[in-house]
Amino acid sequence: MRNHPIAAIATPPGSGGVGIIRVSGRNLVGLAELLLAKPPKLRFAHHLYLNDSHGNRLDEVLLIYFKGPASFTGEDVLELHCHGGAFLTQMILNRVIELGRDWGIVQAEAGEFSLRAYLNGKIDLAQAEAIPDLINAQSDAAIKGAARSLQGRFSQRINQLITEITQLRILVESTLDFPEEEIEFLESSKANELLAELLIKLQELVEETRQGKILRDGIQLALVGSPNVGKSSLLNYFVGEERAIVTPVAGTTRDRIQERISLQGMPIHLIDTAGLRTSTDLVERLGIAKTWDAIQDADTIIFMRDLSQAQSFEEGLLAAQVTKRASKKAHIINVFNKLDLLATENHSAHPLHDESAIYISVKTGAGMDRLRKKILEGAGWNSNEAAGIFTARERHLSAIALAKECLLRAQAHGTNGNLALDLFAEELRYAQDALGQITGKLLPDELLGKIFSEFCIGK
Ligand SMILES: Nc1nc2c(ncn2[C@@H]2O[C@H](COP(=O)(O)OP(=O)(O)O)[C@@H](O)[C@H]2O)c(=O)[nH]1
Ligand SMILES: [Mg+2]
Repeated sequence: MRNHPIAAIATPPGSGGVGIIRVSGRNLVGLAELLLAKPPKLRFAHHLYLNDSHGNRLDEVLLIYFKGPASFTGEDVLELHCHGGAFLTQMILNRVIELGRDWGIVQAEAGEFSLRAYLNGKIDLAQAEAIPDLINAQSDAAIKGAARSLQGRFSQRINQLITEITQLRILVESTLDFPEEEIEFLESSKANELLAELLIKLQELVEETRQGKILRDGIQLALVGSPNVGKSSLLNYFVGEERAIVTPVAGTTRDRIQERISLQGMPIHLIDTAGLRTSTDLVERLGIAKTWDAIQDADTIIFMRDLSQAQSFEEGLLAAQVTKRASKKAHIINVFNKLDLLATENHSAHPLHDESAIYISVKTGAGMDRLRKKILEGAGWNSNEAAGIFTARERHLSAIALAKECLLRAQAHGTNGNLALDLFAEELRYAQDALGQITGKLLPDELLGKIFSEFCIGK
């Protein structure tokens, strides 16, 4: 960590009523005195006029002084509230850096305030990661989830498990010096049962963390199929407005269109694509290439067909190609649209009947509830659990998966004939270390740098 005081604009770029410049450093009382021309009071909104180096007034400013460790970063923090102009806040920041030259003030790097809060023990790593999650949250559920992580609910779960693993490890290690008693020990101490319980708890945590990751990242849902089947109409239906151009002309959608929607709190990045067909039009062909990219990246694919048209040979091939190009983990939903054009809504006698498919009419809204349900199920979203959820990341999921592998190996050591108590204990320690990476107890420095560099400047 750099020892210099750091300064940055904490409010977003652009214009607003108020802009905030934040400074953090070991000892900022001198700088506060220089700005105020008197000693600062703690946590008091001081009023002052800030001038440039020639004595020309820049703005009227409120200054608040937080004395460390009772501050966000754990160091002394100054907040200067000025008018919120993009150029103005930059000038005030420059002036503060100029005035703070004697203290060695430098411009903060991305995430450096949060990094200091973490290094000074104000928050752990999972909590620090929840700050951008809260800032970037796009739904009610995502805000509540990020707030829970920031409060430390996720970290508490992790720490509780680490404590339980440690207790078991102590129990096991304390008998390592008496090898002849190993088997007897495992039976009498119920070590294997304790381990089995830990595995169940860890699995519960995997499920919750997976939900938390969906809550944070959402899923990519691509609408694909031949031209004119109703993909753009479905996007508009979900978004609730005329977002994509819909016409009876095949090949209307040429570029990919992306919209964010939310289904029962689950964020969805909905992607409308150019219809897949052989085309000689250059623009359309570029659009179709993007469709294949979208198929590769999607978590869920709606492969849409038109019930009122007989399935062409080309379309049959297309379905197979889509399956091939999609990620192994992707969930593909076969959807037949334009149910309203059938003489009867009973599609079971139709040549395109398929038990696992969903039949809809974007025009009348028929079948939409079933489609929504299918999307949610496919993504593994459990809206009943969403109430208590915390936001999580891929990084957390991998760490928990690693811990689980270690516990499973420990279990194998504990139950096979060649009982190896030291290996049992060692796997417990690896599991502990893996979980410790989530809260940052045991994290390589380069990973730490990577995590915080993804924050914005001023956070
Ligand atoms: N009858 C009927 N027409 C539909 C339905 N959905 C879409 N369409 C029509 O089908 C045509 C093509 O729709 P569009 O959404 O542009 O298809 P895309 O090429 O797959 O994006 C338009 O004329 C739509 O109005 C539906 O459920 N029923
Ligand atoms: Mg379209």
